[in-house]
Amino acid sequence: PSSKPRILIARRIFPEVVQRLSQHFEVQANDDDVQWNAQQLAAQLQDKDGVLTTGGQRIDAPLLAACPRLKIVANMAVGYNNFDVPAMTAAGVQGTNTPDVLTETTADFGFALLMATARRMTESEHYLRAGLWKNWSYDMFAGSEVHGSTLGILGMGRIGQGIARRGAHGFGMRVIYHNRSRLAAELEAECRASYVDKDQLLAEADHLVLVLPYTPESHHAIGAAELARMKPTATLINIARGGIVDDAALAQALAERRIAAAGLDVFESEPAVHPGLLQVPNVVLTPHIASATVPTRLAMANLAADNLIAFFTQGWALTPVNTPASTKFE
Ligand code: 8YV
Repeated sequence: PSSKPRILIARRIFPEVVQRLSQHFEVQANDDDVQWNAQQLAAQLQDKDGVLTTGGQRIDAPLLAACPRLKIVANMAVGYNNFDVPAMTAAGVQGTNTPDVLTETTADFGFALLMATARRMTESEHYLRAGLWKNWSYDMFAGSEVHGSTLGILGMGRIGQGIARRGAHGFGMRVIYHNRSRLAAELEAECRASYVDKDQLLAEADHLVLVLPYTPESHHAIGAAELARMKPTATLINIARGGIVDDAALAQALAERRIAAAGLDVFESEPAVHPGLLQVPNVVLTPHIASATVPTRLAMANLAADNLIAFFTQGWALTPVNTPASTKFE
């Protein structure tokens, strides 16, 4: 029997990354896109030292208790709301994520979704494909202005800053943001962004982009009360996590035109989408693809793999999200 650490790759990923990991570890790879449920994952993880997984897979105390050998969970995602971090730390399990490598790609997508939403690109394409385009009319798919408008950003981490730069430098937008903490003055200047409280952000944004982590505090950060504070002409963009927005309240606000439109890449119960969102025309919907370019997804997979390799060969992870007092190395 091999003395190499045993690794589970819980989702289908790039064959070249599976190959790389196989040079260091005894690898078992799920070749399927269907996510295992908790029981299936626990069964597969019984005899494993580490796992490479994705943002949807819950890592919690019952799972950790069932998998005593497990020492590291490498998430192929920057968001790690799927981790119960205190439970992992208490169990001596290292968690890692994939920051930085997806920042600019995700900011690009946030901007694409903002523009598609403001300019009604998918709604108008459906109209064209349905053969309904017969005439020009002055108000046909008239949308809202992007350049020169006020861009609001809720959550001003790396991706939020990327969106601010694109808006300020590329589109001459006035950028306002709200965040748990204010940015350093140099960063604010570089992003040409002004700090405001949440109420002012809601009231003044023409386009409000959500880029904050999903935590118990950010659950339904945008619900009926917040939507009511927004301009009736405003658009709302969510590239962060479902659960930050109350999808039922948003569907109702869109149906009643209390805000103009929304662009959503993430959903409360994805891959299921709230039926009210599927019924309204003034929403652009994409299936959680903001980080999905081939180079970025490859960089994410390689960074998750590098975390596993560094952890087992050098004893420390590259991009840890917790600091267990002791790991389970003998
Ligand atoms: C992932 C993401 O594609 O990085 C994140 O936080 O949401 C996406 O980039 C998804 O979570 C799968 O891991």
